[in-house]
Amino acid sequence: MRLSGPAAIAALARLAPGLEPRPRVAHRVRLADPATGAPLDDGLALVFAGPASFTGEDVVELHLHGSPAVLERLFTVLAGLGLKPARAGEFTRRAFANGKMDLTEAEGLADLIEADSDSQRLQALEQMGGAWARGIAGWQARLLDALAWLEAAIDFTDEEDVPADVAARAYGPVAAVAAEMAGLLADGRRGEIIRDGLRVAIVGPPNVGKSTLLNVLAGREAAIVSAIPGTTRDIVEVRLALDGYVVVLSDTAGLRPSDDPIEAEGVRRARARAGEADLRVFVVAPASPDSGLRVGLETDGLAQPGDIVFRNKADLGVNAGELEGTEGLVRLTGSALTGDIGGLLEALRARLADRGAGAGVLITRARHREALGEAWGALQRSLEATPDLAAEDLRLALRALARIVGRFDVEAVLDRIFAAFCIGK
Ligand SMILES: Nc1nc2c(ncn2[C@@H]2O[C@H](COP(=O)(O)OP(=O)(O)O)[C@@H](O)[C@H]2O)c(=O)[nH]1
Ligand SMILES: [Mg+2]
Repeated sequence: MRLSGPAAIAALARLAPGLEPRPRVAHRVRLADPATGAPLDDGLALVFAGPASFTGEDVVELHLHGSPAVLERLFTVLAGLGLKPARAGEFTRRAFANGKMDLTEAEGLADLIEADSDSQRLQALEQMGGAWARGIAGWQARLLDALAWLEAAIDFTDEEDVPADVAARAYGPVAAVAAEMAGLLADGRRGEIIRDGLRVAIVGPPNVGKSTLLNVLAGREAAIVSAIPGTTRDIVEVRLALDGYVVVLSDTAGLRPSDDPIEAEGVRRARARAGEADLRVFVVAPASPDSGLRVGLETDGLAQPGDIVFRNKADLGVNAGELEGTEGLVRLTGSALTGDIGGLLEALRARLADRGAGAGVLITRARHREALGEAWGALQRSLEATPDLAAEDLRLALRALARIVGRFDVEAVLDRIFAAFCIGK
C-alpha cells in the first residue's frame, strides 16, 4: 500500500508509534490501530521523503500481507486518520503535476504495465525513460532559438545590436527540425505496430476459407466456419504473439454485393478494416470467380504493395488461376483445411522483422502522430513565409509539441531567451 502527500509520514507514525524511519530504508513494522491498539498487520515500511519520491511528495510504502481483510482494515483506519483512497492513476498524475515525468513518460509507464510482448516491454521502457521527452525538448530548444531570431528580425531590425541576417539564421534550423520530424512520421508505423500490434485483415470473396484460415492462425475455433456463403458478417478479431510481437488478425465478411442490409454492412466494415490494416491477406479459392477478385483488388484500391494473396484450397488439386493486376503482391498457396498454410506465418514474421526493427524514438500513439504531423505542417509553411508569419507558424509548431509532452510555456522560455539578446530595453 502506498501513501502519498504531506500527511503520509505522520500517518505512519500513528500506525507504528516509536518507529523512526530513515528515508529509503526498509523497516520491520507491526502496524496497529491507533484508536484501539489492536494489531493490523506485520510487515515492512519504507519512507521516501519528497521530492525524491515517485510522486514528488512524501511517500510511505507499506509491504503487507495483501489479503482483502488486511486492506479493508487498513483503509478504514487510514480513513479515520483523514486519508482518502487514491483514484486510478492518481499517483502518476501527481508525479506529472510535480514535474517528475511528462506525459510521454507517463504513457510509457502505462504501456509497461500493460505490456504483454517483449518488444512492447522494451519500447515502453524506452519511452518511460524519457526518450520522447528528450527528443521533443531538443526540437523545442532549436525552434525557440529560431523563433527568437525571427522575433528579433520583426521587432528590432533598426537596432544596431541585432544582426541583419537574423531571419536567415532562423530558417536553416527550422528546415532541419522539419526534416527530422518527417523522418519520424515516415516510420511505417513501427512504434504503433509494437504497441498496438501488426494489424492484419483477412479479406476476399465469400466461402474461400477466410474464417478457416483465421482459426488455423489462432489455433482455436474463433470464427464460425460453414459452407454457406455469407456466414461471417461482423469482424472477428484475434490477438496472437509472434516472435515477441503482437499480431491482431481480423476475419471479415466476404466481399460481394448483397441486398441483405446486415451482410451489406458486414461488407462495408470489411472494406473499412482492410483499409486501416497494416497488411491485407487476400484469400482466393478455385471456386471463386476471378473477375470478382480483380474488382476487389483493383477498382476498390484495397491492395497495397507487399500485401499477401493466399490461394486457398490447394488440397482440391484445382489451380486457383492466375490473378491479373496484382503486381507487388506476395503469392502463397496452401490449404487452411489441412492446416498447411504455405509459408503464411513466415511471411508475417518477415513483415514484423521489417516493421518492428529499429531503435530510438518511435511514435507509439495516434496522439503523438497527430501532434507531430501538425508541428511538421506548421514548420513547412513557415519555411515559405515572411518572418512575421513564420513566427506564428513556429508558435503553432511549439504548441503542438507541447501537447505531446503535456507542458511547456512558450512565452516564459521566450522571455528567457530574449533576456540574452541584450537589446537594451
Ligand atoms: N477443401 C477445402 N475446403 C476448405 C478449405 N478452407 C476452407 N474450406 C471450406 O470452405 C467452406 C468455407 O469456409 P469458411 O472458412 O467459412 O470461408 P469464408 O466464408 O471465406 O470465411 C467451409 O466448408 C470450409 O470447410 C481448404 O483449404 N480446402
Ligand atoms: Mg467467414
